[in-house]
Formats: sequence, structure tokens, C-alpha cells
Amino acid sequence: MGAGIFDDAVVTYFPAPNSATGEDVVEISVHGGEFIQQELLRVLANQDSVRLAEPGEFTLRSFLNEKIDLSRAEAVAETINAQSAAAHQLAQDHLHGGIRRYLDQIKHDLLLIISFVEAELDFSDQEISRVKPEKHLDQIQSIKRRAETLLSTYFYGQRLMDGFRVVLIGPTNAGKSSIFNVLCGFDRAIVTEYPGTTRDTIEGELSIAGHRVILIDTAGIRAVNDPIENIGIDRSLLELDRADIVLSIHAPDAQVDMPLFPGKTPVISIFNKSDLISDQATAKTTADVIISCKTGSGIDLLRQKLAEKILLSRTMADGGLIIASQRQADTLQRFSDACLAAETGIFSKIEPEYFASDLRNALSILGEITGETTPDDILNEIFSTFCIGK
Ligand SMILES: Nc1nc2c(ncn2[C@@H]2O[C@H](COP(=O)(O)OP(=O)(O)O)[C@@H](O)[C@H]2O)c(=O)[nH]1
Ligand SMILES: [Mg+2]
Repeated sequence: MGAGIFDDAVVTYFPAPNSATGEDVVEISVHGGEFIQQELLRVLANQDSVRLAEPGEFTLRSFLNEKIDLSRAEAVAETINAQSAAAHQLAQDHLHGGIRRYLDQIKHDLLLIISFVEAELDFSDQEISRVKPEKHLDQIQSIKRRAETLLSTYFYGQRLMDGFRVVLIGPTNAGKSSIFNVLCGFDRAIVTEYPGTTRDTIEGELSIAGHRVILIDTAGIRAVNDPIENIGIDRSLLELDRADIVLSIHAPDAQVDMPLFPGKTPVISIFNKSDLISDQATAKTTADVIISCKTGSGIDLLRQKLAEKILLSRTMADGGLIIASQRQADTLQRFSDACLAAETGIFSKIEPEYFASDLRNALSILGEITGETTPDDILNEIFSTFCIGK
């Protein structure tokens, strides 16, 4: 097909410097449909000096033209990947410059110390003043503390984005798959009265208090000779290791023959099949929640307990700020280490020149988060994870 007329389009022109990328931008809106889009791309790509955009190229251009800092550029990807209300809120805070503002405060305070120390260094030859790094100790500790507060939000933030892994564990026939189905809201896992029905782990997704939860049903843990069931049991133990929260299920008619040790992972103990025994007998259990999948009693309380455990892991820095990027967390850790180096230098009576250089090093690490000092290969890595057209 030649370049004949194949659709009516609306063309919108965004002149530089007020477009999203800061450059002249033209947006062509055509009628939806795979053929029209492909045909338009083919015709355009045949023009000289026209090519398809690289993944994340628009955001990269926006960053390079200083329309947004790196933390806001990363927030574009976070916004796209957000799968729950809480994750979306986090991404929006970043997109609106929350990280930038938080770090700007730290940077401002660090620059004050640096300019002070360097000014004193300049004059020290003339004996006008003597540099005393120790007088900056409090400020450096405060800067380090603020960076660490932000870093401490990463555990929760990462789970906000990727989901909290909640693993159902317990003896065969306790009702793990039944609870899985009730919480997921539909019959996903096979439920039978035969012990050993669930042999592989099954994942389902649900939302608890606006948080994405990945619920994992596992094979019941028991000693068996069946090689397939044993692989399933090994997988259950693996999931137990990776779990953020463990739901440990018991039932009056399920026999525990292999006790489990979830380590430090938070556990909610659940007594299921309460319909099978008397109220007096249920009153004696020490479980956190008593439920019955058959009658539905206690299920709302279980959801509530789950929400409480999730929210228990929530930490926020000033203004409700939470980070979710491993790169930002790693960089904040390096920044904190650099502050510690400066702090240690003070105690070991470091030469002022070296003290100033430690502070400059910390400043440069801080700039990696907002993109002022980020090496090119890291920039490429960040933007290559974007999808095309963003
Ligand atoms: N009476 C009663 N039976 C239940 C309840 N929950 C599950 N069951 C039954 O217990 C058996 C085992 O359930 P299942 O979910 O497959 O257990 P799993 O092996 O731990 O996954 C099935 O026959 C279920 O119908 C309950 O709350 N009350
Ligand atoms: Mg099962």
C-alpha cells in the first residue's frame, strides 16, 4: 500500500519548551485498531530521519532536558507498574517530586557544611581560622539519620509494588485450599476430602486494605513416600522461606505430623472448621482467628488481621514518603555509609582536606538518586526497563 489516505487523524502540536520532553512534539491521534496503527508507523518510519522510539526514550529526553529529575522519571515506570491503590499513591508522590524535595533538604544542609569547611580550608594558610570538623558532627548525624529514615521505608515500599507474599501452610486437609478459594473470591484451587490433593503451589491475587497481596496455596506438609507430593512439600518449604506473612492453618480433624518453624516471619494462626466442634471446644483454642470456610464465620476477621499485619510493616519518612526502588535504596545505603565515613573521620581527627573530600563524596552519591551525578550506564539501565512509548 502506498502512502494513500487510510484514516482521518487529529494532529496536536506541542511547541518547545513547554512540551513534556521540552522539545517540539507532535501527537497523531488515529482511530483505534491494529491495522491503522501499524500502517501509520510503517509510513512514518519510511521517512528520512524518522525512527521508532527506544524504550523510555520520551522520559529520558524529559530528564536530559531537565524537565524532571531522575526520581520523577523512575516514578513514571512506578506509575505504570502500580497494581494497587497504595502502590499508585506511592508512585504519585514520587511523580510530584516527593523524593526530590526530601533529598534537596539533605543536600542543602550538606552543602552548607561543605561550603563552611572549604571556606575555612581556603583561609587556613593565613591562620585566619582553624578548621574544626568536630563542630559539624551533629549536622552530619542528622543528615545520615534522615537518609536512613527514608531507606527504612524500602521494605514496605518494595512490597507495595510487588505485593505481600502471604503463604498458607499447615497439615493436609486442614482447609488451606478452601481458605485460598474463599479469600480469592472464586474456586481456583481444587478442594477434596482426600489428603494430598494440592501437590503444587498455586498463586492468587487479592487486595487487602488497598494493598496487593499474592496468596500462595501450598501442598500440606506431611511425611510421605510419594515423590511428586514430596516435590510439592519442598516447594511449600521454599515459599515459607520467601513469605512476608504466614497463615498457619489447623483444623480439629487434621493431624499435625510435621511442625513448622516460620522463623521471624509474622504468623497468623488460624483454626479452621469451627463448625465441626462445639463453642466450648473452640473457646479453648489459642489461634489468632477461628474460622469456618463452610459457614463463612470469621473470614472478615481474618481479612482484618491480615490488614493489621500488613500495616504493621508500614514505615514512612516525612510527608508520608516511601521508596520502592532497589536502586534508590542501595544508593541511600551508600550515602549513609559515606556519612558514617565522615563521622568516623571526625573521631579519628582526620585531616580537614580528607574530611572535605568525604563530604564531597557523600554529596556525589546523593546526586545519583536525583540524576545529577548518575553514571551513564546506570541511566541506560533504568530507561531500558521502560516500555516503548513512555
Ligand atoms: N466442615 C468443614 N469442612 C471444611 C472446612 N474447610 C474445608 N473443609 C473440608 O476439608 C477438606 C479438605 O479441604 P482442603 O481445602 O482441600 O484442605 P487442604 O488439604 O488443607 O488444602 C475438604 O473436604 C473441605 O471441603 C470447614 O470450614 N468446615
Ligand atoms: Mg490443598
